[in-house]
This record gives sequence, structure tokens and C-alpha cells, in this order.
Amino acid sequence: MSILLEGRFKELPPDKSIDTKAFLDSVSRLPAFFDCLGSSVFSVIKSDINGNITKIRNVYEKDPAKHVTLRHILEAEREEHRGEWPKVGATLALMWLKRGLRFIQILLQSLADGERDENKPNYIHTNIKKAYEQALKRYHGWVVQKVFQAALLAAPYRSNFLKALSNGEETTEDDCLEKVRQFLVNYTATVDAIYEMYTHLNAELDYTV
Ligand code: 0SG
Repeated sequence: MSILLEGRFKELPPDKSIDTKAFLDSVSRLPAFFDCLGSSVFSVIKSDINGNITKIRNVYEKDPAKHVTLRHILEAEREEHRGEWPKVGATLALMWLKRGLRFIQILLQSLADGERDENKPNYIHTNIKKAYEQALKRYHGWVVQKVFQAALLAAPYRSNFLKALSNGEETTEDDCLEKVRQFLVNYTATVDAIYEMYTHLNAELDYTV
């Protein structure tokens, strides 16, 4: 389960502020997972997510003391870019990244909840489609929706996906899903907090790509 356990997200403090460095450390471990999925279509997604992370990291590293939490970054960019904000810099990168993170959250939660197509129990298409419809579809025009269709065709079998989550280790499905549930506790709280921050700061945008 190293993919999930090595990249564990920290428990949030009561004010739900998200420490930028800890967030970047955890989130940076996720893209490597795409290499385990075995199709080049996932490299497009990996590169998009890596691009988001790099953009946020570059802003953070310009002045770590000023950007201690993700909220500090959004507020500093709002001040700096005024008319352009929020469609700019790390604010834009995190806006997209959070949608990918929400996709992963819904997919893993759906698997952990045992949702599956009874006629095709070793497929995860039902779980993937649910995650896509809730987290991403509304932001995608038809070209990107075609990329999604291609990714869906290349989706691994459920058993292989769980094995990839376990980093190839021999574990039972129940063990793996239990670790997914543990991972989801702080992960979900973090993703929820980012969404709340975007709503609160009026930083959410609704255009399609
Ligand atoms: C296990 C099987 C999983 C199946 C996975 C299917 C997933 C869905 C596939 C969707 C395909 C997405 C391909 C990429 C799409 C991108 O165009 C969009 C928009 O990208 C943003 O566009 C950039 O991310 C921004 O970058 S920034 O850092 O510079 O700010 C920016 O360029 C923006 C445009 O800027 S603007 O013109 O507005 O100024 N990206 C997405 O939709 C995010 C996709 C995330 C997918 C996460 C999938 C996770 C799968 C996990 C599997 C465990």
C-alpha cells in the first residue's frame, strides 16, 4: 500500500488551514502511481497534474515564509494580480489540481464502499464514470471528454488496480480496501477544505477546456 501510505495527508488543524509544504510533499507522491497503470494515455493526465504541482511549488519556493498555507498563496496572488485573479498562477493550478484530487477521492471512496457492476465485477468503469461525472465532466468540452473515453478504455481491471495501489505486494483485497479507507480520512478532509477555501474566497471558475 505504499502509494497510499507513503503519501499520507496530514490531519488538518481545527481552522482547516493546509500547510503548503506538507500538502506539496503528499500530493507529489500521487503522479508516480500513473506509471503503474500501464497505458500511455495516463501520461497526459500525469503531466497535467505534475504541471499543477510544479506551478504551486514554484510560487511557494519564491517565499516560503509568506506562503505557509495554501490560503496565504491565494490571498497573496489576489493582491498581486488583482484583475487577472483567480485565473492566474498557483491559484489556477490549484483550482484544477483539486478537481483531479476530487476525482481520485470519489473513485477510491466508491471502491471502498463496494460499488461495482454486478455483471462485470472485475471492472472499475462504474466507479470511474461516477468520479468523472461528479468531479470533472462539467469542466470538459468534447475533445477532452474524448480523452476521458480513451482513458476509460485503458482502465485496469479492479484486481490489477488494487494490486497497483498495494505497489504489487501480495495483500488481500480487504486489507487493501481498509488501507484505502484510512488514506481517505485526511485526504478527503484536505480536498474538502480546498473546495471550501475556493468558495469562501470566490476563486472558483466554471469554464470548460
Ligand atoms: C484508473 C483509471 C482512471 C481513469 C482516469 C480518467 C481521468 C479523466 C481524464 C481526463 C483527461 C484530462 C486530460 C487533461 C485535461 C486538461 O486540459 C484539464 C485542464 O488543465 C488545466 O488547464 C491545467 O491543469 C492548468 O494548468 S496550470 O497549472 O498551468 O494552471 C491550465 O493550463 C488550464 C487552462 O488554463 S486557462 O486556459 O484556463 O488559463 N485538466 C483536468 O481536467 C484535470 C484532469 C485531472 C484528471 C485526474 C485523474 C486522476 C486519475 C487517478 C487514477 C487513480
